[in-house]
Amino acid sequence: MKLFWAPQTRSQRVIWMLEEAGVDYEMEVVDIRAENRDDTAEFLAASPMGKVPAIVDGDVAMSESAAICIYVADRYNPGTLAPALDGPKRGNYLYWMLYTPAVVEPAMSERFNQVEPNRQRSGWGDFDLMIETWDNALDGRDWILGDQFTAADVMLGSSAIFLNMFNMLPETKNIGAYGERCLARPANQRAFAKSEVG
Ligand SMILES: N[C@@H](CCC(=O)N[C@@H](CS)C(=O)NCC(=O)O)C(=O)O
Repeated sequence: MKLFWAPQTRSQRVIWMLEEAGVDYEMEVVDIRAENRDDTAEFLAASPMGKVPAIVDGDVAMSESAAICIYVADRYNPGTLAPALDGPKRGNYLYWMLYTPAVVEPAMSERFNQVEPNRQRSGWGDFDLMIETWDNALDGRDWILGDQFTAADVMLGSSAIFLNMFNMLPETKNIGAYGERCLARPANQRAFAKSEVG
């Protein structure tokens, strides 16, 4: 597998995911901060918007970090990093897989850009509702589905780490400690080491 990535971006969560999954992969940096971008055709086939992360895995070429995590878990770790397709936890798993791109990130962006929130009209509610819902879901649980760490924790864990890094995480019952647990995972430590080296 080839991972197109850039330092200090959402690529970090896919590096972490690949480390959790134990997949062999090579990393190719995309210079997303260059004034004149020189993106390769292979990268653009995987990511038509020119955004990282993106992967090429045999005939599969795709982007969107949550979609990549779903793909990797189903393809390489079914039953462990992803609940079985016909299992009772699958629906809840998908809900939390998509919580980061559909709820956390729009709510963060709204707050960061000081846009007036509208809880009813916005699909993501607002920042406070986003935090409260997630925090309550972690009551009595180490991971979002309970005892089993899944790809949904890679997505949510990376959001917890990111919120903390940008001093945007308020006092919570659970999310702060959850972020620490995610950071302490050996696969996450390896991912940070890899992204430092490139
Ligand atoms: N929803 C996408 C967002 C991807 C994204 O925004 N990537 C940023 C870096 S974090 C990027 O590539 N920016 C460069 C650009 O837009 O040209 C995902 O989760 O993968």
